Amino acid sequence: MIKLWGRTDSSNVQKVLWCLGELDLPFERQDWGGKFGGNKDSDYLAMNPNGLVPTMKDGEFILWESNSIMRYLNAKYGAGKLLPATPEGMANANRWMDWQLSVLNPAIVPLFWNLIRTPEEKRDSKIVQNALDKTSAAWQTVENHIAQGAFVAGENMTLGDIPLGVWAYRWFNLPIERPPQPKLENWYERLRQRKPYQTHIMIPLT
Ligand SMILES: N[C@@H](CCC(=O)N[C@@H](CS)C(=O)NCC(=O)O)C(=O)O
Repeated sequence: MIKLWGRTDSSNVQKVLWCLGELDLPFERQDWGGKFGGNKDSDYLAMNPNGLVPTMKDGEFILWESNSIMRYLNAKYGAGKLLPATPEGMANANRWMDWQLSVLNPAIVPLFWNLIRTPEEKRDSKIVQNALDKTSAAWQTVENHIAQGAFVAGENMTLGDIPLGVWAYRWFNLPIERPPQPKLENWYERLRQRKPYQTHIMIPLT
């Protein structure tokens, strides 16, 4: 049985939960990190020296880094169904996973933290505006790209959609004014039709 450590409101845990759902894999999960703590315990640090969530254990194999966990699950149990088979298709999907870490995350995380995890009187409007501008620009890259297919790497949903889709839910539910990005909205609507997205991602923002 696959074991997962991580709280359900963590974006990185959500990626893995959504992936497990798409692959229809059974798993056991323990609330970990955030208000549940445990992530700085020595036993946990021996599994994941970063002291972060998620961590996955499959038999004796322990893995951290949400994107790597998804790639592992897809390769081992999904017969690669969540990545295109061609090197080009696979690279296209992988590119968006990397882009989420390097471009989207640094832009949107300060926005999310200020608006959702910071009491109103302590919010920094300059940080919010700056993050909003950067995040709108980042989503515009997806808006411009997505016209080429229904999902980010073509006609089928892939791992490339998962890291972006986790944050799209946050983006479309933050109390902000968003620029019109109709192709992005259509893609988001397609994700909203998927059962694992409804179960693991479409939950209250905390
Ligand atoms: N690059 C790592 C980042 C993991 C990460 O930053 N996890 C956050 C939650 S999203 C965390 O563990 N924060 C501390 C906590 O929850 O106590 C991954 O993708 O798995």
